[in-house]
Amino acid sequence: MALSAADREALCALWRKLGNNVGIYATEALERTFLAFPSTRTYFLHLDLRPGSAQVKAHGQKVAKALTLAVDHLDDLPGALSALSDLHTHRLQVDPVNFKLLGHCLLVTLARYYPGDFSPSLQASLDKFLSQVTLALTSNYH
Ligand code: HNI
Repeated sequence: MALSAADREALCALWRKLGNNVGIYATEALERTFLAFPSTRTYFLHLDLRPGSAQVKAHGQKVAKALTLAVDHLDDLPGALSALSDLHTHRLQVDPVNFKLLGHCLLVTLARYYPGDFSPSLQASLDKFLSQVTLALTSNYH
C-alpha cells in the first residue's frame, strides 16, 4: 500500500528523532533476527554473528545507511535502492521471506527504545515503509 502524507510525516519525524542512532538499532535488529530466526544466518556464514560482533555492527551501519537513504527518497524507493536490489536478488539471492523477519525485528527494536512514540499508527506507517523497501529490494524477482 502506498505511503500517505501522514505516513511520510510520521516516518520523517521518527527518523529525525533517531538521529545518529539508526546504526545502533539496525545492529540490534540484526542480532535479534539471527537469534529469533536462525535460518537467516545461512546468508551470513562468512561473518562472525555473535552478539556484539564488530562485523554485525559494521553490517548494521550499512543497513542503517540504506534505510536512511530510503527515508530520504520515499518518492522513488526503486530508484534509490536499485543497486541494492540487484545485490540482494542476483548476487545474494536472498529469499524474500527473510525481509519480513528482519522488518519484524526492526519494529520490535524500535518499539523497545521508543515505547511512548510507538502508537499503532506509527507501527502501521513503519510497516508500510518496510514493505515498500522490501518491494524495492526484491522487485527484480518478478
Ligand atoms: Ni542486506 C548486504 C541493506 C535485508 C542479506 N544489505 C547489504 C548491504 C546493505 C544491505 C546496505 C551492503 C551492501 C554493500 O556492501 O554494498 N539488506 C539491506 C536492507 C535490508 C536488507 C536495507 C532490508 C531492510 N539483507 C537483507 C536480508 C538478508 C540480507 C533480509 C538475508 C537474510 N545483505 C545480506 C547479505 C549481504 C547484505 C548476505 C552481504 C553481507 C556481506 O558483508 O557480505
